[in-house]
Formats: sequence, C-alpha cells, structure tokens
Amino acid sequence: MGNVGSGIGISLGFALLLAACGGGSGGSNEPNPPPSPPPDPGAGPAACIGGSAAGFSCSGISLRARIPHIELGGTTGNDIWGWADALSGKEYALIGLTNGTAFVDVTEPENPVYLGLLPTETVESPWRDIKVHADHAYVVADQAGAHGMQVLDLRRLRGLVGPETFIADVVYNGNGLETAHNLAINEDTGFAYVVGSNTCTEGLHFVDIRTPNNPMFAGCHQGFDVHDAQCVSYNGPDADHVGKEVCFSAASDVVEIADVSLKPSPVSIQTVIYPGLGFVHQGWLTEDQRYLFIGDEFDEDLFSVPTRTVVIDVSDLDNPAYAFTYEATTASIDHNMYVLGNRLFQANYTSGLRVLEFGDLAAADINEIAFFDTFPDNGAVEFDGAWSVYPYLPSGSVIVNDISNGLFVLTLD
Ligand SMILES: [Ca+2]
Ligand SMILES: [Ca+2]
Ligand SMILES: [Ca+2]
Repeated sequence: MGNVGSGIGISLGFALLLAACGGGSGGSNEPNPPPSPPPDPGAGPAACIGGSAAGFSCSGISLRARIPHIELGGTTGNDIWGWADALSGKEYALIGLTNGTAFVDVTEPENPVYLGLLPTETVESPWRDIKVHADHAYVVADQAGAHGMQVLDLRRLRGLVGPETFIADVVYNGNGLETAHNLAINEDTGFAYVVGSNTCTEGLHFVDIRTPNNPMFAGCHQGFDVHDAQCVSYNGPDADHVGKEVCFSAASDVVEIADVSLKPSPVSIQTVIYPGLGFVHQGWLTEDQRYLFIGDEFDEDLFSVPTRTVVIDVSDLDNPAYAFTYEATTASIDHNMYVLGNRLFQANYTSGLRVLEFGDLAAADINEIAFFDTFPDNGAVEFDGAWSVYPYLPSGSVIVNDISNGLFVLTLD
C-alpha cells in the first residue's frame, strides 16, 4: 500500500543532489549557508526497511509521521479515535491526552496538522476516552471529578489552520454522570454507552445521542463493573437475537452479553469466562458477529504468559463458549484492539501496533502479519507504549497513540 519507499528515495536523492551541487560551487565566493539541522530521526516519514523505520522496529508497516504530545498541547497520551469528514474527505485524529483531547488533520499522512485542544473539563487524568457519532466527538475521563461527557461538533474543525483552544458545545452530566472510564457508541442507533462511571453501579449508562448535541439520559444496565464494551445492532448467526441491540461488555471478571434494545428494561443474556482470566479489559467482534476477541490486561503479569488474545465463540448468544487463545511471541500486555475485515489491529503497550490476520477461527487460524513498535525502550510487561489504535480511516492510514511517544500515522506496506 502506498509508495512511501519511492517517496523517500526521491527525497534522499534530492537531498544528496543538493549537497553535491553545494559542494560543486567552488567558483563562487559566497559563503556556504549554514547546514540545516538534521531532521528528528523519529519523526518520519520512513519506510520500514530491514526491520526498522526511523529507529522503530517494524515489519510491513511504514511510518508516515510522528508528532510528540508536547507539540499537541499535552505531555502524555491515552486513547485515540478518528473522524472522516464526508463533506470534505478530510481525515482527523482525535487524540486523548492527560490534559484534554487534541485534534490533528491527518489527511496528508506525512504532513499532519495540529488544529487545537479541547481541554479537560476538570483536572488531568491518565484515562480519557473518545468516540464519534454523527460528526460529533464524545469524551469522558476517569477519576477526573465532575468531568461529565464533553460533546464537540467536529464540523468546527473545517477550515481551521492553526491551533485553537476549544470549549465543548455541551457537557452532559445526566443521571449525575461525573467520571467515567470509557464509552461505546452504536452509530446505527445513536445511543452511547458510558461505562465504569460513578453512575449505574459502574455498568452501562445509556445516553440517547440521536440529536448529537442534546444527549439525554436513557437508563442503566447494572450488575457488572464494565470496563469497556462494544454495542451493536445484532445481525449475527443467532436467529434468536437478530434485530436486537446487543452489548458485549468486558466486565472485569466476566464477558457479559446484554440485550439493551429496550432502554428502560435491558436484560442480561449470558456471561462467559475463559481460562487464565486476570482482568477482562476490552474486546471486539468479527464483522460477521460470530467471534469475539478479548484482551486481558492482567494475565501477563499474574500468570507469566506471553501476550494473548482470547477468542470466544458467540455464534449462540445464549451459550457463548471459549474457543481458543492466540499466543504471540511478545511479552507485552495487550490493551486495545479493533477488527477491520479479516485483520485485528492491536495496540499492545510496549510492543506497539500488532496486526493479526485471521481465517477460519474454528480452526484457530490467526497469525501476526505486520507490526510497528512505537515503544523502542523495551517490550516489557509494563503500562507504557501504545495505548490504542484506530484503523478505520478510509484512506487506510492507521493512527496510534503511544503514551510516551506521541501520535503515529502509519500505513501497511
Ligand atoms: Ca493480556
Ligand atoms: Ca441463541
Ligand atoms: Ca517495544
């Protein structure tokens, strides 16, 4: 994908040509211009050649650009999401920082443009989470006092050229919402699911965002401490539930499947666990809704296992079944993952972005096909490195937010 290599070849060739010309201008008495400072070796662009791109280990993934958080109005990163403006075709990265959310135009992957910062409503927090629905961004933060859920109309990014400090269009605090760990959005129905909050006993907190700038509290589903969730309009293989709105929740001690179609009266369908469960952190469905990938955030530390991806067979929502565990060759903790087609994009902390490709999961057919290690310091079992990845920009650019090393704009070769 793309022609990064040839682009760099041209740039390098051009630079060498310039140097050669400068050296050859012996007949002139004009002083040579001072040498320009060397480019930041980690900023890219750089093709992945011989297992390395601008000092980052890689395979099959090239660095288009990297921006340290200090250039985005912050210091330390967390979540990331994306927005593609259907009107202009432009693509944007929405970058979680301890002190707010930064917005970067990544339409030209090698020339990302920082557009501004939506500061935290309250205090800094290592946990921020961002989702998008109907051209609006929704932002929550954990252990951040009375933060609530910020709503920003992303159409405000249109035409911006320089960094701006944004104020949220709306701050939602329905049902007493203050602090929250995460949120999911079902863009098909226009409902947001805030999880791990000070409300709904840390379960699912429903918000009607069908009018994007007028969020309305719509109910709770309680019973589990939900850490993250994916909520979908169910169209999978289980005919008993087709047409319902279903949440698949990573609920700390279990995976919970719940029918949230009727907001005043949601019902738990079933729960499932798996061998070697430490902390059920996050998961994502295959596009056919037949399998659910789950990441466990504590198993590496508790059980001294390599990076693992748990696969649950959810073809019968009433009887979900543990299928198998994919073990990587890395040691790092896995953190957040998303499915696109037959690929699974994982942000695995100290081992960076990992891309797995899967075939028949009934035959445990899944393998790593590419990676980009955003955290060169080490690959240890620690909470640093790639926090999350967003693989859904229409151009194919993959954006990663590394806690320490900033925004990465990447492309698969
Ligand atoms: Ca794990
Ligand atoms: Ca069933
Ligand atoms: Ca690493």
